[in-house]
Amino acid sequence: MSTSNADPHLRKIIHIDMDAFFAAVEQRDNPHYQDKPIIVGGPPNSRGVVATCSYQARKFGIHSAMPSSQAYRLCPQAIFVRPRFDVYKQVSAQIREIFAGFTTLFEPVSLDEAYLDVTDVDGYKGSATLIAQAIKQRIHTHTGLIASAGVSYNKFLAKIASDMDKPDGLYLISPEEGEAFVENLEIGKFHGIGRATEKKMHDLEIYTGQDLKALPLPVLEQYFGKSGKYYYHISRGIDHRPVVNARISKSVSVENTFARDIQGHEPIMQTLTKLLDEAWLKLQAKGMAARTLTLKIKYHDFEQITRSRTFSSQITQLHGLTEVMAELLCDTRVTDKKVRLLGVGFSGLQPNADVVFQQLDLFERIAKSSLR
Ligand code: TTP
Ligand code: MG
Repeated sequence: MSTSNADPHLRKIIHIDMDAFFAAVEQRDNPHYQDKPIIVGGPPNSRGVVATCSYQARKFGIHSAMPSSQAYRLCPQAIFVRPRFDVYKQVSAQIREIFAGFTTLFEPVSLDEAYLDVTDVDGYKGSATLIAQAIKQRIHTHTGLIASAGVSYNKFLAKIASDMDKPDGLYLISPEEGEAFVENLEIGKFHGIGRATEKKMHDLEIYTGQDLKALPLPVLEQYFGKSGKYYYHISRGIDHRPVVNARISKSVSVENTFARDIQGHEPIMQTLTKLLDEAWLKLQAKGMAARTLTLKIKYHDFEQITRSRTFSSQITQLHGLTEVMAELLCDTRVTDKKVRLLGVGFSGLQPNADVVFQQLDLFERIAKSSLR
């Protein structure tokens, strides 16, 4: 995208996504793996699942989250490799450093993926495509790995664009093309529309962006609740979500102000457990992990206190945090003072490699239940 004659409100967004990330790292580090079908994940004789596989393995129909046993049946000559998360984390840190060399406005969404807002980046003849090319080049020089890039004027389209031309892709969806592009897109390809929603949309005879666009906002809201508005906008190629710098957004929190003040250990713990769940989900959705857990209390007289616990390493599981919360609560006055607001927060955030661990765990559970 060039800035000349462009609408001053138009942004330039790049989405970067590494190709076959874990598998590409394994191929880079082991010469015997090059050009071969490589599967990273659990071994085939277990109930493990495929985390990812090389493009050579994809030809056999293998994909992420497939049971390893099924992958083995599809391609017995494939090489199964156990994941090395520490190495993936290191590479992830390297590519983030590279992004930071272009702009402070970048938002990692997982180990191998990030959005960059390059609207204000100087040079490169004002072209986001040239910036994307330079990022790909620098990633290759520094890590020996290949990334695909999508360039557009918002996050939704940039994400779709990065998938269009994989592997080693660089794809632009210009402001002139955006709306028509979404019209022709199959609903299943919309990022943020999972299997269940896709099915629901098919039941409503919505198959493409055009079908989605034909529905008035109140109808979408009736069928899809809060997401209705999001669908209404993206079907028109509109997405105002900002790129949020993770280094700026250093915490995640949720809080609840009560219609009526509450008091006593038990009702307060009940609420805190719920808030803890919500905050945890938010943290996971960001692909971040925290080191500090904070409890916030506002008493009926508006006195506000916080109590925190900082751990020596990243908090990797929700399990056990309720107990920590109960301990933090001991050092408050909830038994003799009414409470009007409770909050739970996570801070000391860092990108989380363990999200992937948990994903794997989740996939193992899915794979297990589908084997039953
Ligand atoms: P993706 O970017 O979705 O996949 P990919 O990089 O392997 O392949 P490509 O982008 O070229 O299509 O995910 C990044 C990494 O996250 C992937 O290498 C392994 C891990 N992952 C899982 O562990 N389980 C999953 O289900 C998915 C989708 C990814
Ligand atoms: Mg990827």
